[in-house]
Amino acid sequence: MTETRTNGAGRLETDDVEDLTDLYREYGDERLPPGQRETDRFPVLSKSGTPSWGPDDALEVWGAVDDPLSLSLEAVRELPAVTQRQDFHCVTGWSKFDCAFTGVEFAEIAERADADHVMFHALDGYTTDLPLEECTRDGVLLAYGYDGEDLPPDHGGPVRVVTPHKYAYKGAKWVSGVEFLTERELGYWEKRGYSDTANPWNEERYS
Ligand SMILES: Nc1nc2c(c(=O)[nH]1)N[C@H]1C(S)=C(S)[C@@H](COP(=O)(O)O)O[C@H]1N2
Ligand SMILES: [Mo]
Repeated sequence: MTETRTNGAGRLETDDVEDLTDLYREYGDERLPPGQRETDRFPVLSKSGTPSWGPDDALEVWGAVDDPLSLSLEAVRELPAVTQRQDFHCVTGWSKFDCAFTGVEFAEIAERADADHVMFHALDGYTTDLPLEECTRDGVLLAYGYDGEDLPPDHGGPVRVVTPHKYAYKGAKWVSGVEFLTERELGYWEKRGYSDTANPWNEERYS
């Protein structure tokens, strides 16, 4: 883990780029999950437009934790950072390979949790849930950089979650809350018939 730097050209990146594009080997033989097609574009998928992060907004961490936290964007950017090359799989059928995300490993903020589940909350009212052990593994980031630049607002900037081992609806854009839970609850799409487990290599699309 290295410090993030903004170099003279304003690029946001860490010294090393970890390659997580072989993560699929845990789940299947093919990098492209079944029923997906690869796209070079990075489509935007939002339930209701792009909300904006206000000057007083912070990432709130609460629930089954020893100490609730309120992290400003600056505080998030001061945590140890990584840059990872990851693939991105949307449940509607497109996959984008080789996304370079910079951010904080979720495990950094889960250290003091005494929980089994996590509910992510976002500024647009979106929520999504995951078991804690599915968010403390490699690849789950609170990402604020994309391709060396600030994460674009449409893609969830200033900060979003990415979950390369799951369909992308498990990664909340504009994440503003991390709620630690002792029992499972369902998020926005999970309540509306999408799979709670969301493993792309098993085509877990619907519940
Ligand atoms: N807050 C929020 N996060 C969200 C969504 C959303 O509507 N709101 N859509 C999800 C879905 S279905 C997908 S495929 C990805 C899309 O991310 P992208 O717009 O950067 O491609 O964000 C996920 N996270
Ligand atoms: Mo999606």
